Amino acid sequence: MTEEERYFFDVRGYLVIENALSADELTALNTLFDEQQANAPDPQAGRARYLELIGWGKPYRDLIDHPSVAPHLQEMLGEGFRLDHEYAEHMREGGAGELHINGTPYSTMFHYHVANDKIHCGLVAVAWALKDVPPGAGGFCCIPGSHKSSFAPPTSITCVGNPTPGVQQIACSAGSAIIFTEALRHGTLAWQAPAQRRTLFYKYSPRHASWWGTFYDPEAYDYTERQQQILRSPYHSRVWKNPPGKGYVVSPA
Ligand SMILES: O=C(O)CCC(=O)C(=O)O
Repeated sequence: MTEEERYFFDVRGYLVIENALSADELTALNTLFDEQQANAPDPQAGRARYLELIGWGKPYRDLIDHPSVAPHLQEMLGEGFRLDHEYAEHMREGGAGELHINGTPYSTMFHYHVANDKIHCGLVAVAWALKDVPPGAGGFCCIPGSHKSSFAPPTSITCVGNPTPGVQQIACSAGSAIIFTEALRHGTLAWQAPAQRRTLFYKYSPRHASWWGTFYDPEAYDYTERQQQILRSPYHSRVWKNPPGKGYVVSPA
């Protein structure tokens, strides 16, 4: 993470990384998404959620430790950060939104704070845009800086049916990644563009924490060693859990 990125992430609670995906990666991800969407129960739904993307193919597994975002995650979540869960959404014109909060005023799971010159986060999301998100189209929105707020917002602010000026839509182009702390007050604005929205959410935790509560099998696919590390269930720094059934071992480090 550059100094500039660190500054803006600290001030705003999110970062947009443009061109995080190459053109080939974007095409491969969209092609596989096309297939999944065509086989979904209602491909024309205003808003639909897809689970278990990891099984969709290697391009989806390659996002686990993608070089465009992995250094940022390491800095925000610390050594040994883990993938907590992933899912995707499509939205079509008219697809409804909602604004929710995770961390205000403070939650152990979604916290954000800085100590000793270091950022400490609970759950952090990477939202990969597979299609353009034009200004005014809707989709991801947030109240920049709210990850540091001390008071719960009034309901007049949390209603995205009628968003207050403090709620900002974050536009970005296909191939971008938005990294945000879940301590930020954020949500989804109703989709208002003729072309659909497609976003993949990969959410990461510090190594000791789990939000989703179910765990990956690091042996399920031909993962790299690095990916297997990121897929581990929560663990303490000196102990890690071997694949299921093999018990616990003390790390050599
Ligand atoms: O981009 C969006 O639709 C918001 C997603 C969201 O609220 C979340 O990931 O917690």
